[in-house]
Amino acid sequence: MKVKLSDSDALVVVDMQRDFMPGGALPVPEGDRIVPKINEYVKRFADLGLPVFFTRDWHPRDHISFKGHGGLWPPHCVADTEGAMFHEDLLIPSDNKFIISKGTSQDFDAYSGFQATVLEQLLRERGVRRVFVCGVATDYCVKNTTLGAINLGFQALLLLDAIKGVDVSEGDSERAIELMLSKGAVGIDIGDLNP
Ligand code: VGL
Ligand code: ZN
Repeated sequence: MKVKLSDSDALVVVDMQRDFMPGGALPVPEGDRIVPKINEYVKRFADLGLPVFFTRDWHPRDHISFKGHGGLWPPHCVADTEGAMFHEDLLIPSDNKFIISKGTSQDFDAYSGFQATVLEQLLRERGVRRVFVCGVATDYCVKNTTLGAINLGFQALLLLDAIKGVDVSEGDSERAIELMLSKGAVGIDIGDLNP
């Protein structure tokens, strides 16, 4: 599938934060391995002047998703801590980039970059119709962000060579990919982008 980027396209990089990388509080196995590929996508979009959105989990210390506060996860991505910082090698363009914080309220979790954020508004203001999604975790925030985009009427392109999952249960990531594709996402990789 060949894809030519146009001015109604945007890149959404999901949750490439230290706590989701090996050694972090809630590691995605090999989550760091996709950084170079994500950087290639970021460069392609930035070179064309297209917007790049970086979502980040940005939780309060006592967030509802944390063990001991009603949730399942170890504390992770607490706002303003090192674990919440982006991977140090992640390429962040100097302009036309946007940081979208999610899961910022104590009593509300957000696996989708669209939940209680300005992401949809920013995309619409820019006339974006197609969103290209990469990052972690395939089976949580990538899945929910991609399905969120589709539900809001955007076309979603899933960057298959630039996602990684946690697989709490074996096969979760594969099933998440199947679900996204069955809902209308189009799976591509970097070779599908026309120069
Ligand atoms: C995520 C679990 C908890 C994710 C965030 O970014 O996929 N997963 N919080
Ligand atoms: Zn979280």
